[in-house]
Amino acid sequence: MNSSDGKRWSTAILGLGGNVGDPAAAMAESLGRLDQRSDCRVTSVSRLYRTPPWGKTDQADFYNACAAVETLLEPQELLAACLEIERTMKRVRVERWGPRTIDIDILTFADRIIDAEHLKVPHPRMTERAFVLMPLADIDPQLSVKGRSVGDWLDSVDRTGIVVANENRAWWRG
Ligand code: PH2
Ligand code: MG
Ligand code: MG
Repeated sequence: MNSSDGKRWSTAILGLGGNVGDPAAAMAESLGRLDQRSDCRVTSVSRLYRTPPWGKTDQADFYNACAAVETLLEPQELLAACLEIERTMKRVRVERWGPRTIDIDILTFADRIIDAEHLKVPHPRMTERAFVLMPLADIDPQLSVKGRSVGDWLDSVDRTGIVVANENRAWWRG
């Protein structure tokens, strides 16, 4: 369906994570804020996972999830919307891969390939990370990313320590 000004709905998939404060609440609020926008609708959300920290390991476990969002926004506009939500959630980001209250990444945007300074789609490291691939497989294990399905990528990564924290996929709804 098209809106009256000719824009088209595209499906983007977001990765959400956090390990400071109440990450599940921050992720739920972020998804609620996106869904409230007239130009975005959250159509599918994964289960909620608790995941060991990746990259910098001497920090608290993360909570991670993925969400499919239909949007009229362009990728850069969706990124701006996500960053604005991160800011309003008072994200703390001291160091790369370090602790944060909420991180919202665009993993895929329709079948687009984007290589801009602040936005690389598909997300360059998503196919190496079980904390992304496990929730993504809840949404669409057949989704093709960089020439392989999400399910295939998932078979090639280490899932050690990842547990389902909430199996009710409505966990984000208030
Ligand atoms: N995000 C990072 C770095 N490390 N580890 C886990 N388990 N989950 C994350 O979301 C995560 C991470 C940088 O964005
Ligand atoms: Mg990230
Ligand atoms: Mg990010």
